[in-house]
Amino acid sequence: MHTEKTACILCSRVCGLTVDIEDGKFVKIKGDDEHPISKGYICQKAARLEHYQNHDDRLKHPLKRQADGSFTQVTWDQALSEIAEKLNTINKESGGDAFALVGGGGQGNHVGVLYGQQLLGAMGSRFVYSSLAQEKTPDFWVNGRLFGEQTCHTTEDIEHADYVLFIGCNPFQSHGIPNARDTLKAIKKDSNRTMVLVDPRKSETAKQADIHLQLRPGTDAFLLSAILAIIVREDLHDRDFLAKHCTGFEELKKELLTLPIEEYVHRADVPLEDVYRVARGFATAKTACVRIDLGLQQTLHCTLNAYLEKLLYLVTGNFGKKGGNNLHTYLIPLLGNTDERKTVKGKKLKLTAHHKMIPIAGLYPPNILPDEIEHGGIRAAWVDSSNPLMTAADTAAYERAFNKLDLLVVVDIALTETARLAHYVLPAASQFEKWEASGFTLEFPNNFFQLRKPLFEPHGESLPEPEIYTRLMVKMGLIPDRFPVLERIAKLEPKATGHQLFLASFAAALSLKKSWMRYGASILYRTLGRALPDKAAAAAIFFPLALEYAAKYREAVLRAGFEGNRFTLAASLFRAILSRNSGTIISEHEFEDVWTLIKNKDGLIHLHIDEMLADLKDLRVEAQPFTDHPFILMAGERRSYNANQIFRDPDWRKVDKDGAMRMHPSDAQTLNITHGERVICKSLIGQIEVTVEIDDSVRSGMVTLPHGYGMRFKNSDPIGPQLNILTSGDHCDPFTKTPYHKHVPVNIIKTNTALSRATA
Ligand SMILES: Nc1nc2c(c(=O)[nH]1)N[C@H]1C(S)=C(S)[C@@H](COP(=O)(O)OP(=O)(O)OC[C@H]3O[C@@H](n4cnc5c(=O)[nH]c(N)nc54)[C@H](O)[C@@H]3O)O[C@H]1N2
Ligand SMILES: Nc1nc2c(c(=O)[nH]1)N[C@H]1C(S)=C(S)[C@@H](COP(=O)(O)OP(=O)(O)OC[C@H]3O[C@@H](n4cnc5c(=O)[nH]c(N)nc54)[C@H](O)[C@@H]3O)O[C@H]1N2
Ligand code: SF4
Ligand SMILES: [Mo]
Repeated sequence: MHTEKTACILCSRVCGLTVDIEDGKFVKIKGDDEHPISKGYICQKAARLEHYQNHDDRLKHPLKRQADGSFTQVTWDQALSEIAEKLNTINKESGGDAFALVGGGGQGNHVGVLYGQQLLGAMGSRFVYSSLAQEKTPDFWVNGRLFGEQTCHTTEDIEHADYVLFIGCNPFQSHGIPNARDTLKAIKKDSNRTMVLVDPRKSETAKQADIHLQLRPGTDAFLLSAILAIIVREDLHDRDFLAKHCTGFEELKKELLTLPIEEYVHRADVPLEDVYRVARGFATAKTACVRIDLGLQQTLHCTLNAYLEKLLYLVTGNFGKKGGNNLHTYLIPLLGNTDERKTVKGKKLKLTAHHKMIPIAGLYPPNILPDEIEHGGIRAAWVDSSNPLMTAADTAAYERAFNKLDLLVVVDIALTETARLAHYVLPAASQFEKWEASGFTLEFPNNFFQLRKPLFEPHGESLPEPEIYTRLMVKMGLIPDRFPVLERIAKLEPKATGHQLFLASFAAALSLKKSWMRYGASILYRTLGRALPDKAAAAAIFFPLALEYAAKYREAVLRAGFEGNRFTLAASLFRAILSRNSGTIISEHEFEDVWTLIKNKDGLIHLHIDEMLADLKDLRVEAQPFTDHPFILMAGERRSYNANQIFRDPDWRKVDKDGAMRMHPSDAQTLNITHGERVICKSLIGQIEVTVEIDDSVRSGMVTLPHGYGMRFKNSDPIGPQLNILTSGDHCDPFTKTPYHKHVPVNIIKTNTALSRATA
């Protein structure tokens, strides 16, 4: 038995772990006290990671689909040669616009993304369909307008805030904030601090909160604009902050001053006095911050919602300070900046052929992909670290569209529902079998990074993504297999120089052969990578990333204890990343740094966004949404035992094996439904059978189903709700095309009545 350091890969917190390993298995998993951020904290899900690492549906060999639909095992060489040839043919015939990259990194695996992106360059495509574009793109778009670039991502300093406003998130279950349960408990215990939750469900987080606004689903825009209106009417906005750091407040104020507060609060169906209490409490607190998530991002008005929640902390001056919301830096550049008003690097934005959809932060929304395949000329799709057949809206539409592709390749560790449709399935080594890291390091003022080393041998013939993509680039004829000169220089150069000689030679090689620029990741992997200790070739890419980070945020990197000039500072940061298994603090910023992270040329925050003010005005005349479906389904709740599609073996769950549908007792009584009964949940586009759990935490008229179920295991039928059979690609924000997964109109039908109707 031996003990190692690694991290949990089940949510964006990537908590540090100390694990005991024996015979290729985890035998004990606990929190890592030495992790710079999580400091020993974990939740109940991490202890179950053996069910991710070892299970019967792990892929062991490359597979090729045969004419009869079955798979045969093929060699890597055959799979990659055939795929390379097909990609090159499609590219020659139809150009880059016929190719889409789907997914790209889950919660804990972003090293592969740095290599997978090379396929875009190889194909001349810009279409990345990412799950982030079914949740966070409204947020990114608003950030672009407020702060100047869509890469200006915000974080919240909950641990130090006196007043915390949680909107549409359930950190007790979903985490997303540092050491969630401890952080929530600390606020609850401190009588000087206040926690407010805005959520239609009396969630686990609601039980920790001082005030719970249990609003009607989908009415956040009304509620948040009413809170803002109260703040400006009562003159509680921060005049000094607004004058010093913002433009455009006057137009906004004019609009807010005329809002019908009582009418909006009535629409949200929460007590008026509570709304006044929250508006006043938030605006007058010494420090306050806002944390939001899917409850606000996957419901009606989600782009406007993103604007309004940001205005709450901006108008009250809770930005750029301890206990407020802040911008942060990142080592792995996860987001691009694709502002639709500008050209990027001289290139116009690429619109999709059918929906004419713009990218946001460089990403396109999964909601439109089936249409783009059927009507927009996409012929080949490459899926990595994602299972869109289960996780994107409209499972049936995805199945239809994917079946029409000339080429579908899936890179995954398991035989997923999406993989079952693929022409080729490529087995990836698991996240504990390769050098891996998460780019979700979103901390401020002190940011961290953890590079995880492999703990096990890869299952069967599975390979790390850097190797898969590098071999593919070679097979496509884009780069040679070896780079003898660069390899030799990388090996000879002493480490202390900061790899200057290597970098100069690398740059010279790229300038001689410009087409190699797009494949820098693979070239580094095959050159500098081979010179790194512990077969850490995949980590070579972190040297240029460290170089860029250290150059951009030199002072903050020095404050974190690193030393050196431009090259040696980066080299010392790089070496720390390679050697500190528990992760390392990479930068210590000062709150003042936030102003330097703003990308608007005037350094100010631009509060006036035409589109958002127009949406705000439109609220006044918006009719109540009409539906002949009596229930609103929250399709995709985070619970104790779900974790996206990362676990496939149902045995990992200690409770809630069926993924039950929560329903209020009064609704169950009206429909004469009992606890544990099987019923039909039917939307406009599909229906599934579910088990009812009677539960008074939901509002009457609302039902909830969990995310992360519906997978097959060992050729079983789907286990638990396949909830995206119910969700339609059109039911989405008209501007960003993010789905309204938290607001799906449904009927609930007793199975026996459904049956008798069917027979009648
Ligand atoms: N256990 C677990 N944790 C996870 C995950 C997981 O699968 N399982 N997934 C991870 C991922 S990828 C993500 S993105 C996060 C998501 O994390 P969260 O967004 O926190 O989780 P959800 O349960 O999807 O939704 C949060 C809350 O939104 C509320 N809600 C529904 N409709 C509305 C509405 O109209 N208005 C408001 N204000 N609230 C509403 C719901 O009642 C719910 O309590 O979780 C991460 N963490
Ligand atoms: N109705 C509804 N739909 C939703 C949501 C909802 O709330 N409601 N939530 C949405 C949200 S917020 C998200 S983030 C998405 C998540 O949905 P997806 O983007 O599909 O991501 P995951 O569910 O995390 O799936 C991860 C896949 O990666 C594979 N994998 C694990 N490790 C590795 C690895 O090392 N390499 C490779 N190549 N593959 C690996 C897993 O086996 C799994 O198949 O779902 C979205 N879908
Ligand atoms: S699921 Fe998230 S919060 Fe829980 S241990 Fe894993 S990374 Fe930490
Ligand atoms: Mo997510």
